[in-house]
Amino acid sequence: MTQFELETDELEQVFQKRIDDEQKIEPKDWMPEAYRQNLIRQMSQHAHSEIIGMQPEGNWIGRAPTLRRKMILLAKVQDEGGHGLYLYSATETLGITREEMVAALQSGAAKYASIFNYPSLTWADIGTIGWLVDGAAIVNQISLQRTSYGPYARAMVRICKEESFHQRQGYESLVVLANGSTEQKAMAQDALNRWWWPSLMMFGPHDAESAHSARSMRWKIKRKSNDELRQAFVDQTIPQIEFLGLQVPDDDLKWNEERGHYDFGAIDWDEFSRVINGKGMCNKQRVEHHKKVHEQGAWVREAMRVHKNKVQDRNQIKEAS
Ligand code: FAQ
Repeated sequence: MTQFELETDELEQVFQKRIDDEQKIEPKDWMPEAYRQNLIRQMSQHAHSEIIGMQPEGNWIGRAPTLRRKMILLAKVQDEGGHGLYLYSATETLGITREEMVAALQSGAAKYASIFNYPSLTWADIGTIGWLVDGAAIVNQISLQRTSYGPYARAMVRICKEESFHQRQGYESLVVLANGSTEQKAMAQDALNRWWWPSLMMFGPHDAESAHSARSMRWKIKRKSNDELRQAFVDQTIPQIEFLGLQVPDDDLKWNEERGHYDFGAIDWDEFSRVINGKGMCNKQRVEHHKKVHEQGAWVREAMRVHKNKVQDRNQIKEAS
């Protein structure tokens, strides 16, 4: 072993001990390069999901059925934009720039949550996204409040509070539809049929197939496995579906007394693979829209750059005088 390798080995042991002792890792602390890269991957993809996730909902702002629903939806979509910004800022503490992250999203090098490649066809989809998609996001993000990287864990606290409001407003909207006219109830059932399986896919591949899980669990980046989180989501959501009087689109779903959990049917992993590899229904449209809007916002970034330079010049003159 070279001196450098010996030193790195010792540093890694101290680092793992800190993780095992539940200490948070902060931006200026030493960390293994693979830990840093893995965090950049997960956190930037999480940020991209929040930003791309604004699109299916934004699609309905102009068509919300009442002023109240429109105000709620506007606030929710703005919150998602805010989450993206906290997460980009937290990821920047790892030494990557916003520009690099955006370029990776736009080139397809970085992924974002598969679910946002499905279209929002009816008003019931909007309530269903809040209820199921935010619901699935919270189940995951509650565990991420205890993730080992300090800035990520702290960002999650506020995000979880806001997602909780999103989930409730979505469910309340579904309660109204499910108890409305025959057409409204049918619209709610149709939305559930289309969003149920993609919501289960949000948790990622089964643990045995998950490329990053083992290392992410050892480093406590992830605190619960993909399958554990998916099961928790199913268990908490089935009673909500029953309360709505809707049907779960899964013939294999049944309560397993022995396990104390619901058993559920097989997920279509071929579909998942197509969607995360750019071949879902809306992948092209989502990225194209992002590019277009990003381009339209170039003047804002330019104005901010000029402003920042002027402030720096002024401060230098002040310091010199
Ligand atoms: N979609 O080895 P694993 C929200 C990829 S926020 C796309 O298991 P990992 C709020 C994975 O990246 C929703 N890709 O990966 C909202 C990897 O590919 P790579 C976002 C997926 O990281 C609501 C490969 O498969 N939440 O919805 C997906 O250990 C409403 C192998 O997988 C987060 O991002 C997927 N579903 O576990 C906004 C939470 N699953 O990178 C607007 C933070 C897996 O090697 C409206 N992230 N892949 O090319 C995580 O907890 C983890 O990253 C997982 C995946 C659990 C998503």
